[in-house]
Amino acid sequence: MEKLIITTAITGAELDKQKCPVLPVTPEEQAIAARECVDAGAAIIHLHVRDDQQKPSQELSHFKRSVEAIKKACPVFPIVQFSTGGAVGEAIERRIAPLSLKPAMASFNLGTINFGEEIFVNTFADMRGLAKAFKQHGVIPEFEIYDSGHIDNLKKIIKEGLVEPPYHCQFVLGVPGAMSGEVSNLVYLSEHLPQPATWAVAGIGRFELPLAVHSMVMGGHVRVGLEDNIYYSKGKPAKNNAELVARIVRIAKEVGRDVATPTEARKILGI
Ligand code: KMH
Ligand code: ZN
Repeated sequence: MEKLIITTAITGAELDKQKCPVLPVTPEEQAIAARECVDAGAAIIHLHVRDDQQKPSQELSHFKRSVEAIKKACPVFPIVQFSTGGAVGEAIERRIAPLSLKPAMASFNLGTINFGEEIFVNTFADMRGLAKAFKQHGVIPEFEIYDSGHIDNLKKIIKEGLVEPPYHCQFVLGVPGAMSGEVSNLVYLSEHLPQPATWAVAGIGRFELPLAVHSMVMGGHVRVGLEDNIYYSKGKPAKNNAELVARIVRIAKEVGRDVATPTEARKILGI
């Protein structure tokens, strides 16, 4: 089996310090979190950034300052994967704009879903605009799949010639309003991807750990982090992002799955 790529989603767009006091939101806090996660075994940092009021932002200057801080803090530079999902309701033009900074990788959301009480909009026109910008700036997409129909959406844009193989896919399971985090859903999705593909799973909330464990023995990759889940176990908040990463590394060792360094992850992903 290829080595396990661990992504950590350190910040997200939905939480704040009130809900999660240890959430890294400033560039300095994000740099410390990134360093701790890389030291613990993460190869990819999924990055959302905040403005000076700690509100979600898609401003280029805010991405730049966080990336600079992470670069300074990490002797081994991880793959920094920008979010083009942003916060629910953000205009698609603002979500696309950070691709012009040419990150190695960025998220590519494959469809509209109910997102809790809100609607996370990703129309085909949005996806076509995104695909064009990914190509223009030479950024590798990670396709975010929240529901089974999103695989059909991916196949549609492949047919339209908008995206190229290999397809790096992230199953985000357990968002209230989309596909839940049952293991049978993971099995179904992993068997229906267009090929060639690599895949990972990000389980939301209580689904994070069981899905991560199943993924690592099925040959998939894993995402953990406070964006997806703020608990270490039921009722016990995680100390930080690195604590969630370190547990995945320990389990991977126990089941005989070696963990990829950032350099090894770049090779696997063709970066
Ligand atoms: N904040 C969510 C609405 C992504 O990063 O691409 C979308 C999200 C996905 O977090
Ligand atoms: Zn995200």
